Amino acid sequence: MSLLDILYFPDAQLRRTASPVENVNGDVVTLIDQMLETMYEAPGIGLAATQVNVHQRVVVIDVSEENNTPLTLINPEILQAEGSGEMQEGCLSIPGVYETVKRPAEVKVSAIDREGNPFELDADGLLAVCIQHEIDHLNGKLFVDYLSPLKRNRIRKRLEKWIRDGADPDDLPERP
Ligand code: GNR
Ligand code: NI
Repeated sequence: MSLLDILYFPDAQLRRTASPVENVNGDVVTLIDQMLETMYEAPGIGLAATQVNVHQRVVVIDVSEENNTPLTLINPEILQAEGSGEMQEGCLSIPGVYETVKRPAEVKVSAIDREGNPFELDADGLLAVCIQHEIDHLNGKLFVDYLSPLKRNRIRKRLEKWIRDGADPDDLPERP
């Protein structure tokens, strides 16, 4: 097992569109295991392959309190989205930043699991938000894109300084 390095906003690699996984082979399973380990260590409730500079459509999530319910989504697609809700979001690629984002409240998703089997999932609450946040990553989108350009630029400048100063996740950027 080993940890993967997480890219930080405004890294241009975070803007890439990930490619569909053609075959859930051993390399993909190894990637999933390393992503889960990296997510739990961070700690976070989700991680998209894009964030670890792998541009394939792979997502891991665990929204359980006990961190014992890992969920893998390969080639996830939103089939239906309903309602609307606001939630304070954070992102491992935008450390120390928490802002409210409005999104559909419920989603029906199709995906492939780590055994290569297709499945569907109905999600609401935090899981629905997390799935949408992770699929956004696979499409090169970040939650700060839902904020005003002024806010996003302030966050970008703050993160650029934090990265220049060594990008220590234990020493998060100062709030404005
Ligand atoms: O750990 C995370 N928490 C979180 C909180 C609210 C909405 C979305 C998230 S996902 C985030 C981990 C991450 O950056 N995933 O891409
Ligand atoms: Ni994120």
